[in-house]
Amino acid sequence: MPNKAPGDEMSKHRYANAKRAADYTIDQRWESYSAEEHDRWDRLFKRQSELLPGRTCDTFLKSLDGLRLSDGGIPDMDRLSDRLEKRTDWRIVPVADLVPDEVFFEHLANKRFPAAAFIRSEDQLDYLQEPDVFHDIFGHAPLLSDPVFSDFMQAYGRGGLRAMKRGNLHFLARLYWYTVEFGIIRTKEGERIYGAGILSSPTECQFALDDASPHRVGFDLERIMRTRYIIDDFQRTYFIIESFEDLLAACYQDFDSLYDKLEGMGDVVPEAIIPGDMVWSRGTQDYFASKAVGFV
Ligand code: HBI
Ligand code: FE
Repeated sequence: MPNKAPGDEMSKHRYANAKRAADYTIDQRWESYSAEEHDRWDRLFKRQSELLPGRTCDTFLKSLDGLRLSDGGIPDMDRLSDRLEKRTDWRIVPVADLVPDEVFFEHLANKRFPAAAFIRSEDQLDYLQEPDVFHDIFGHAPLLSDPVFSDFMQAYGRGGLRAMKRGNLHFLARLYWYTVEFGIIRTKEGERIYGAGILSSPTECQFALDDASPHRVGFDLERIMRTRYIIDDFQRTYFIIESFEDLLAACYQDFDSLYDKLEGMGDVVPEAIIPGDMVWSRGTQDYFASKAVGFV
């Protein structure tokens, strides 16, 4: 395979046999990344950061700068964490892959964000479904240095542990999906992206704000928790928050009674507009017309 860079075979599975601690963390072995892998980070970083002005919020842009994620190659998570810790007490801890839900929440509740240590291969530059180091660090680390978002993420971790015990995780997971991963925020200058899943994708960065297909609907916790989502395509509906303070404030309520209520309400499909929605723009859904439905 002439186009395969040396080391590519390794990139996804380089940590497959890594020694894993009880909390699923591994040794990032920063010195073991190849020059080609560091260069791949630099190219992903450059391409993505050039798209961001006018598309993401100032908080994200400032934090991205402040954390110096473009220092040269894939960040060393220990050194990055030292910078982040000074701001909001969070650390980024290396993991090999997706970790079990309970482990994930336990980390968040203790202000540790688990980040995949491998970088996507050259033929997955535009899209891969699972999180890699670029998605996890470029997408998630910046907002962790914002005090309000930091509190939200910690509250989410605590809430996750409780929701699991009740068997209601699917409701709470939708909140994460439609905010932390695919959220849009309204600012004085207009709608801006803050969701990591959008911010780490070159195509969705444009689609989420500019395309006529998706609906854009005001954030409503109950509505979001009823809404199913699609994991392998652009979102049919984006939810817009007014501020991170609002997002955090929505978490200060009794989730147990909310879950009880939701149990009796039925799910909403990803492309629906329902009574009570604060519709900022009703999408044409044209982009999705030819697609098979495969939501979870
Ligand atoms: N593990 N490493 C990692 N990253 C995630 O984003 C993640 C995970 N495990 C579980 C999980 N996310 C989700 O199930 C929760 O958001 C609901
Ligand atoms: Fe993510």
